Amino acid sequence: MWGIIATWRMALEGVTEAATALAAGHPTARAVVDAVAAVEDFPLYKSVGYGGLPTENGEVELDAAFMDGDTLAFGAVGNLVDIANPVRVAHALSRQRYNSLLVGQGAREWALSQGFAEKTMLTDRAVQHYRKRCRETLDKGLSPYDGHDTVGIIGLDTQGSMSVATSTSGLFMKKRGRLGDSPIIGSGFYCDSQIGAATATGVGEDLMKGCTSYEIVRRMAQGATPQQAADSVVFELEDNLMSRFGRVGDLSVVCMNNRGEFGAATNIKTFSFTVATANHPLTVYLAERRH
Ligand code: SD4
Repeated sequence: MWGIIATWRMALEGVTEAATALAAGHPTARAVVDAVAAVEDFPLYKSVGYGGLPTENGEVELDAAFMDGDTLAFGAVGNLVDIANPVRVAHALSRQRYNSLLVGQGAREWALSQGFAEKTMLTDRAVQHYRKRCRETLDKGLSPYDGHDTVGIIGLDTQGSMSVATSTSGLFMKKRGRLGDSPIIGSGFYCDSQIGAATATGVGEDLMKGCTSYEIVRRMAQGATPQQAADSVVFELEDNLMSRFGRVGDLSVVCMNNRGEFGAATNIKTFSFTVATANHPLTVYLAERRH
């Protein structure tokens, strides 16, 4: 069996290549990291990598992570500035015994010391969005915190190994130094080849309150199908936050178990995800709210 599942339609090109690699027996880590890097490289996706939207200070601070489901090793970067592929830095960090999660200047220095390429990640298009949003925020009192989608991709290879990777520019107009769930193990991603993996997208401040990805994997370990685990975690978290605060942010997840069965859940109207397995053709679905 092999399989791959990703948040959002934007992962389609990368997932298409990764699915071919996995079907040919290639290892999951390479397939997943390359698929996320393809999204990072595409300048028109304004919430991931090159072309990502900036902080309120006008800088692009990127977060990314990688986790190996065989060893539970993970690597992650937060607030990384002007390095071409944050997910590749995260993958490299996952091979370190210590210093698995690096942020800000320290992450940048480590990436440069390892030979990762510098690249200006702020595009003219992102600057235009930023200026427009600054004006709108002043004129119309709009919330600045919208325009955010994280790519999260889970892979299962024919050897039974699983991995997961994420990459995001986080919330548009976030504070300098703000981290969401995407580089945080257990919240934005979790992977255990003996069970399965999950990854999340949405408002990190809320996803982190539920340790969302770990909780989905834990429920799969207890016998839930991926769909049951995804639905129950998203909607229990939503109910919990609604009852305490009367509001909740966007919460969307995808997950897969080590048999290639998958699930997705969302509390927004429609959430696209991309999936392919040995038993299932490459498809982009629109998941709907089911609560
Ligand atoms: C964050 N979870 O930084 C990310 C953003 C995201 O869909 O996924 N948006 O909070």
